Amino acid sequence: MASSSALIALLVVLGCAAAASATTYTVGDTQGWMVGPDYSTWASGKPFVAGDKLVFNYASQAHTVTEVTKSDYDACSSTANGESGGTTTTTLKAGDNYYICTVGTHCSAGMKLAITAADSSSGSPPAAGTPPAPGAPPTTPSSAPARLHAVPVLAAAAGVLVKLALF
Ligand SMILES: [Cu+2]
Repeated sequence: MASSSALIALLVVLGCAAAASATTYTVGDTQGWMVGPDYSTWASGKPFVAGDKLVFNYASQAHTVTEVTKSDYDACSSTANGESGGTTTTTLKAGDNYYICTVGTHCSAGMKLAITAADSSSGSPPAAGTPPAPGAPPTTPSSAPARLHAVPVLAAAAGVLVKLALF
């Protein structure tokens, strides 16, 4: 009983977390990933959460989507190979996420995106140790055995009363 209700509670929590997660953002909206838009303006005010997805749309082979460190982001310098297939989808991790285009001088011309994503687990209800619902009977270890012993005693007393009434 206790283990199955705990499992149900866990499934409810997981279901709520799944329903609340994974917003997909198209970087630069209709302009996509190119030289021109100000991506810090695009990102500002958006409630990014870890697990959200970014879709970069761009001219295939003309740009890259390269995830980099903060220092590489600041310097517009990376030896990492990014994706250049035309559409790149990435998943945000909690904390800072940095992306640049490594083609030519595109990064220093503005093809750089920094996003800070909130931890998706913050704000979720606790899975264990939840206080009992209002109106639920107290289940302290001392009272539970006492009530279990009281049942046969009451039944025996009722039986005695029934016998007394019959005579
Ligand atoms: Cu580029």
